[in-house]
Amino acid sequence: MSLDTISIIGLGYIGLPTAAVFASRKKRVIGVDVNQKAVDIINRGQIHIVEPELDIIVHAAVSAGYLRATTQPEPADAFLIAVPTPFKDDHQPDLDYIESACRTIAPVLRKGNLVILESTSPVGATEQMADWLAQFRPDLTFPQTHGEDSDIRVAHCPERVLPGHVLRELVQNDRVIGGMTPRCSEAASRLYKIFVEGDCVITNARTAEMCKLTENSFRDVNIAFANELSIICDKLDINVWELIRLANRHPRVNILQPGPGVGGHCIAVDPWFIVSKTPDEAKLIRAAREVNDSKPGWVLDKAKVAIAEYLQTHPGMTARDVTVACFGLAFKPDIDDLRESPALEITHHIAQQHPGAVWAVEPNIDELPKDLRGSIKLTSLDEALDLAHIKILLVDHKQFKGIQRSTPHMEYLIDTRGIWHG
Ligand code: SAJ
Repeated sequence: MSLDTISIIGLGYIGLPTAAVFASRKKRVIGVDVNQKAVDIINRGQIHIVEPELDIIVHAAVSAGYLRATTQPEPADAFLIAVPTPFKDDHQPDLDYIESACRTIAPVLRKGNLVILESTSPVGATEQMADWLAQFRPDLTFPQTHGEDSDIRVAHCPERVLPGHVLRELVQNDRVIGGMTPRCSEAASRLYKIFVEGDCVITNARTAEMCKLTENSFRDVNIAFANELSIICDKLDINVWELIRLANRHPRVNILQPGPGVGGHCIAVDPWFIVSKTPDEAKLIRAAREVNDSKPGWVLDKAKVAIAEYLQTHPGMTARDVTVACFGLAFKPDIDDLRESPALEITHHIAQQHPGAVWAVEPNIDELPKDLRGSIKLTSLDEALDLAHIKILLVDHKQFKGIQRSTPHMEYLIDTRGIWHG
């Protein structure tokens, strides 16, 4: 099977870096996306997302003629589907983007092609994808009906890269390869070995799907443990950061860090894919999601109490006179990604509820998202430290580290990250 032309469907946070890395290994890459704007930007050798060093490698790949973006599918040897898999309001997975990617590639599929699902998906999604493809191309055979003799090979190979370190992790991380048959796995493994320096470990499609969900659920459950501890310690008047430092000195204990909640597009989503398939069994995984999802509300309650206490000790002032500053809006430290961010959610709610000024300090952005510009002022770290009455530390950005809790005007502080707690 030839693997000279590779088509990537979905040029987002995973698809575009993957396309660029294949192109950097001198493979002909056709990137397909429904977003004409993104396609135009990429064809100019630029990028529409934020990821360190991605601009350089995309520019090089496009200039050398190895990477080209388009809205229309073209024939290729392998197709990699990297589209979003969000959940619906009731936490049920939404596979519409996968179905529409299948519709897109079906007309150009040829005997001998390999189709890989990279999107994080509920167990069974790869089989569902193969069923859709078979439905759209009844003239071709697929592994679910023809096993090893099928015309098309199908596999699930979940991405597991950390935003902010995508290019390094794409190459260095081990890769789980879940073919629908051993020959499908073998073909997918050959494809990834073009750039993966880690091990390509072979399993079946369902185990590969569950493996990715398990990794993110493991992290979610462990963060929930830390978040629950922080709420317990607040009630018992114990410094949770000191407690965790002490407990982690035990050779078999490694507690993660509490925060204002869990953000991003993966850890707060993927565990629901397990819960939706096995609602009666996934008790701990569901409880962890609920603990983490409730943490922003707990921070908001703390903010209300802090404002009330401030007013009690400053007679003559009204809530309208009180300025609240939120430090950090991104979903995790040292990135500019505000999507699915508990810090943003908290700041937004405070701005809706508090009649006084609400300021935000976010060193990684130049302007606030449009919907926040009327109610929140983006300000400097110094102004917020000097002039805000209530301070809420939400993200442990490097610019915020090293500030002492003993600096003046720190009496009314809610530190959800434990970096100003001495
Ligand atoms: N967080 C805490 N406390 C911690 C660690 C994280 O509150 O101790 C919070 C962060 O602030 C953030 C959220 O969790 O809001 C998620 O951040 P993260 O850095 O843990 O993970 P993501 O979402 O950026 O990337 C994860 C990674 N998965 C794992 O580490 C198991 C990455 O490898 C996956 O590829 C990615 O999800 C994905 O695409 O699924």
